[in-house]
Amino acid sequence: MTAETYDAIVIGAGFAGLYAVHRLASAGRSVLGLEAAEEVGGTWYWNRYPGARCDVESVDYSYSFDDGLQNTWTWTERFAAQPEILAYLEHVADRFDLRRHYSFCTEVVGARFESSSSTWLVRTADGGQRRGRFLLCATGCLSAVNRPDIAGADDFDGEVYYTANWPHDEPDFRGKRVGVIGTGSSGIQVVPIIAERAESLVVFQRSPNYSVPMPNRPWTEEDVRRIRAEYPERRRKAAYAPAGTPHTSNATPLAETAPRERWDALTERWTQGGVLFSKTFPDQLTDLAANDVAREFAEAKIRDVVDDPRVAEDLIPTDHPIGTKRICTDTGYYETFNRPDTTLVNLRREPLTAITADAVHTSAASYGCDVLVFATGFDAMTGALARIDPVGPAGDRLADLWADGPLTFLGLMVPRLPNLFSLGGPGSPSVLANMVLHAEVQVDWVLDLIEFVAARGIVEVEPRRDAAGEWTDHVAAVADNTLFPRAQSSWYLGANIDGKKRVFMPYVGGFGVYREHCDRTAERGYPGMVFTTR
Ligand code: N01
Repeated sequence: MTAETYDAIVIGAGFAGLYAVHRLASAGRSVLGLEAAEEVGGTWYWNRYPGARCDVESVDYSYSFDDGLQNTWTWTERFAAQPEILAYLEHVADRFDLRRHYSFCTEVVGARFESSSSTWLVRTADGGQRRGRFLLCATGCLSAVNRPDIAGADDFDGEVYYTANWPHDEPDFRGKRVGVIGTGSSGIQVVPIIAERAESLVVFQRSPNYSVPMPNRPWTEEDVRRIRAEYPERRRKAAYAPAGTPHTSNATPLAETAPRERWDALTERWTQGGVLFSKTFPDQLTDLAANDVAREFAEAKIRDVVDDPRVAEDLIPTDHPIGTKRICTDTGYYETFNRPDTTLVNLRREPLTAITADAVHTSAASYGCDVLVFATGFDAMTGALARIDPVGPAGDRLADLWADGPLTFLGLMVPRLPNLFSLGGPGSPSVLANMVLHAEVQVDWVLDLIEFVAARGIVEVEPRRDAAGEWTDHVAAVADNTLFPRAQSSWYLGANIDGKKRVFMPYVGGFGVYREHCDRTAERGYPGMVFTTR
């Protein structure tokens, strides 16, 4: 079967995929988008559990590329909830007429590069094949659902839900005994809402996480006017900022700040909410003594809120400096454990042994459940691409190329896989930055490279092994200079997936610094690349 050859195939219709399709189509390139879901949205299509909300302010967690879009879309809340973010992405798809480029309900299951035509042949679950010169994998950092292999889980007779693949019809928890497994960002967001709706709730916690209250509120008309007026400045500040938002750390390290002022600064950030707390002081994620001060501040907050001291201690992490695992953002999480109908089970004290038809069993007790909610996360950063497992022209599989951990150039390209781009992939700031501006930066860079090679009759482009090695070493070295690798159970390291190589995956050097690396590479004519012409 001969498939039509597109200039580019884009996998995914989330923030990165939609923008990639828009840029390619606007540049006059033929582009095909492939999306497993029936609609646009990516992460925000699948993760529709109650309480799902973004911890980056709505006005920053939105595209910056089009003033018309920016100035006509009105966010209703400081931190947008999943339905509003999904509605925004649907609006973007409408406004730029992007759906016509997509084939929905089309899951990519494989891709192979053919040297004879210098194209990617992409296989889909429906048995189809599509061909494209460039393959842009906007497959998401947090999209490959982790379904832990727990003994007896298949025997459970009740309802089973995954936060990462939540049904469109909202489950009815009334009168039911619900068990939630997992206490990462998703578990922490869904728990307070299920507690309100269910007859009773048991939260099965293997690792506690730090969580900062989300000080959400509706934007007023005055806020909207102010934000519109300030938008250019806001975006200018975000463009090369450490996290791709206008916010930065305080200038003075904690070590040089007087004790009274430290507490004031931490209080101020705590009140601002969200992930900003980790960035109060510039040394908070590099100096353990500084981190300890912030950690003790957060732990005191947990002890203040939770009535039962034993439960409070169980909710306090003991295995990582604060901020070295993704800090969570919640609405009433700790307060939920003061409810008489909510129980915390510390799986470190009483390990989960099995699931049976109507209960979850630990080494100490059995907990009857009518419903189980798995908030057990993702095979993050590499999982979605690994499940496609692209194969290069010499037969190299991604699985083998990354057997010792992801090897990338700028977190975007992989040696021996020409013309393939991994958007938001390992080796880029991705999950540590504002993913929307991150997507714009990477897609713009890819588009520039595509134009560069097209203008020179180049048909294949891939990074040299040594150039990718240098970038990957840099990613590791930067992480090693921080406290991040101390969080040994983190998904940043792949530690949540059995058998996954433990390598610190995101680039912690900062969004702005990363962007400078990308800029410089383009300005210098892409040193480190191998170009092939016909
Ligand atoms: O996933 P997670 P998530 N038995 O991996 C537990 C983003 N996000 O979906 O830590 C028992 O963090 C696991 O325990 P442990 C954000 O970047 C953002 O919550 O492996 N428990 C952990 O507690 C976030 O970091 C937002 O010991 C098991 C939990 O399941 C990322 O997505 C909202 C288990 C998984 O936590 C992922 O968050 C939501 C087992 N066999 C998500 N297996 C916001 O913007 C796993 N667990 C606010």
